[in-house]
Amino acid sequence: MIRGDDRVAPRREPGGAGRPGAAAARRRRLIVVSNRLPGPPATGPHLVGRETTVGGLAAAILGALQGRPDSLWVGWNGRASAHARGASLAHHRRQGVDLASFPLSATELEGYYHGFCNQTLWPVLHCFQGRVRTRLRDEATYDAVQERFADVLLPLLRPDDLLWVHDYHLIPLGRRLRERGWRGRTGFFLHTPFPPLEMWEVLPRPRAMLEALFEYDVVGFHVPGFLDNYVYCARRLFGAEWDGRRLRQAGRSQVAAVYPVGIDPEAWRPRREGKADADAADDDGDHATRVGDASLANIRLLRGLQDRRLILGVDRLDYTKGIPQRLQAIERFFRRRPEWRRRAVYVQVASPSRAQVPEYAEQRRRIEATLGRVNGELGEPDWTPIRYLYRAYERPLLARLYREADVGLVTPLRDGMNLVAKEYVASQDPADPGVLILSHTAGAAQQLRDALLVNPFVPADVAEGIATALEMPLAERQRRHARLMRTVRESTAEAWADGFVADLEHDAPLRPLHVAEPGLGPITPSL
Ligand code: ADQ
Repeated sequence: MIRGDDRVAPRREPGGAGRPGAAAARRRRLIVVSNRLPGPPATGPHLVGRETTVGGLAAAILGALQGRPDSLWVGWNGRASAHARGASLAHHRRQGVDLASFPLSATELEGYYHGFCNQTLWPVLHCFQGRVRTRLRDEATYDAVQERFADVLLPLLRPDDLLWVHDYHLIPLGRRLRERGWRGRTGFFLHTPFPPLEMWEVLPRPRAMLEALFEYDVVGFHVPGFLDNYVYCARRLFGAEWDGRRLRQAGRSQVAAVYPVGIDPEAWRPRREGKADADAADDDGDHATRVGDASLANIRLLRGLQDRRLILGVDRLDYTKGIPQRLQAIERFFRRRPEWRRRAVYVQVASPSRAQVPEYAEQRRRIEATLGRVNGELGEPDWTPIRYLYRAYERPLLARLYREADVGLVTPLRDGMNLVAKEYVASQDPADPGVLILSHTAGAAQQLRDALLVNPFVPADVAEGIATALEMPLAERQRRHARLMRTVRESTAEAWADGFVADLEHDAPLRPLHVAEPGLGPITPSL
């Protein structure tokens, strides 16, 4: 069943009406490949509701593929299996999209996902040099898993398919496919930041990894700063030439461009005007909405018995999201502005993420210790300054939470885009909107210029932002919100996907007829 909030408008055809070859474009298939597929309906103690929106990647891509005939999304099924090698592909449909998935072995999972992806690539891409752990054995497993993805994909691909590879887990996949004869149009989108050269060179084989990225016909980034970093690396590491649109080197050329990811604003739009009647039942009356309504009383309880102002943070529990630093800012705010004690409360919703990786377990302990201390030192019998919910919520309830919040506090230390910021804006009542506080270090800050932009590393700056937001006059809140909303409406998930696919189909350079030279091949660690 398609839920009310999952319905989307009919999509524009890639390439748009009136383009030459638009009819032919309709017949091409789009094959998306990413590390993970969107999971099954949520169950378990940390998940509330039938289905969650966790992971900006899943939310944006499902939206992009819905309704596209013959679409196919291929990825790991999220499970470790003792018989991963011999396992056949499992096919199922979700929200109108065909999904094909396969398991990985426990060893592959450890070296590829927990190891090289999450402990090497992720901190490098987000410029957390001190958190980088590099084990060559993990890198070898990362390379071997690229071969597994190639094994799975090759039998599925037809020569005129458009292949769209997602994110840092699969950077070398395009090169592996080329080595095995695939010549179809292939694009890559990076959902994380692309770091400066000095940081990229922390990788064990920075040049080989960059050459693997250059193998794609189109490579996309969220914002211009990341594209600049990539182009600079390509010029410095292998002498590529750049004309503002294409990178060229040794007869090869690639479109490198910016495609800012967005959301489907309709899915987050408030159903009723005015905060006062937000607890009235929605009229579409489906199960998902009733789950939200039943819990709305709890949202009200979060404020406490009086009508306190609500400051909200919603994040995956990840060190890049800057939750401990944000809690310091909250503490500072309540210490320096005691008139707001009892009159405001901060709610942190953190969805469980990568809990097997030691850095993430440590991050959780640090957050819980900090908020315990702050609540112990500042709390009163009738007021708890910080409320903490360690779980994932389904979208209707999350939208209600956003809408109830007077302040959306989105302060990642570094982020590719950050969809929470856009979801918060889209969920507001335009007549009485809350205020978005946003890190200038998030990709989203390059688009959402009318947020209150703060430095997430400086608690005093964030605390100042909170006070400004809580005291902001209605007219200024409305003016800022209207401008933010215009950006959110112009830069949707649909526009992102259509823009990328159109470039892949119509603007990507045609590949030379020879098969690519083999790359350096995987490292075989001997020590
Ligand atoms: P993420 O790091 O996952 O995505 P983000 O863009 O903020 O970060 O997306 C998070 C998504 O998870 C949002 O859609 C949000 O609604 C959802 N979410 C978070 N906490 C939740 C909770 N407790 N319950 C339910 N849902 C929750 C990566 C990159 C980002 C980039 C996206 C898309 O790291 O920089 O914006 O991909 O490209």
